[in-house]
Amino acid sequence: MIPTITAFKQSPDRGRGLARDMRVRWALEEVGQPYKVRLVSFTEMKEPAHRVLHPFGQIPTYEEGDLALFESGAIVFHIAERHAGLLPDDANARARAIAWMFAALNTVEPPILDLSNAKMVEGDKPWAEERLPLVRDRIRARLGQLSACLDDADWLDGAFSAGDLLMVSVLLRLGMSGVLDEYPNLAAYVARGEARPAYKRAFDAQLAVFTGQPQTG
Ligand SMILES: N[C@@H](CCC(=O)N[C@@H](CS)C(=O)NCC(=O)O)C(=O)O
Repeated sequence: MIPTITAFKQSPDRGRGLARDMRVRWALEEVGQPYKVRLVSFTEMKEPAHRVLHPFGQIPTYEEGDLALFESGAIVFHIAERHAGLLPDDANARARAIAWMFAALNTVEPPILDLSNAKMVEGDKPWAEERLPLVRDRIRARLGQLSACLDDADWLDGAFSAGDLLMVSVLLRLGMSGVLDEYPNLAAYVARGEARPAYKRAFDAQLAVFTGQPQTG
């Protein structure tokens, strides 16, 4: 059965990989699962038809037969559980890869999102400039720990896994902030993720929504 995911009809970054359907597209591409995409506008996301799929009125969602899922992490986990290639077979290695999925979303992503909010949502507040260094330092604290943990390995725990897929996706949100470049091994880690053919196919498919080029998904 071909799953259907939802993605932005209009995206703040115009399809340059930051919207969270990208993680789901990437996971689907890694496991070779074709998928369909339904684009939704900001208005449509808040309407009852979409709220049935996503209680918070956001993207991405995932529909497959009578299963409907929301939350990019849960969707990537579902894909990883049902297909080979994103979680190791060994039970302990699998549990550790899942721990990295949670770490990406629960420990590393929050301070990174704080920086986006500090710039985009709170940028005009009188205290915004004063707060930014604190927000950046909280990111640095996490990146320093992650950098030490990765050391000179290619991936976080053995072979590439859903944990790396989510961690790279989260780190990419640092975008032009320059913070990632302070940690050369993490910058190289992200570049390795972006160089994966499945990442490129997913990126091209998301971008195609805005450039009108044919999608690969
Ligand atoms: N924790 C959720 C976050 C979902 C989320 O924030 N989606 C954004 C797009 S990346 C969205 O729909 N924003 C529009 C809105 O919240 O109204 C996930 O990982 O799926």
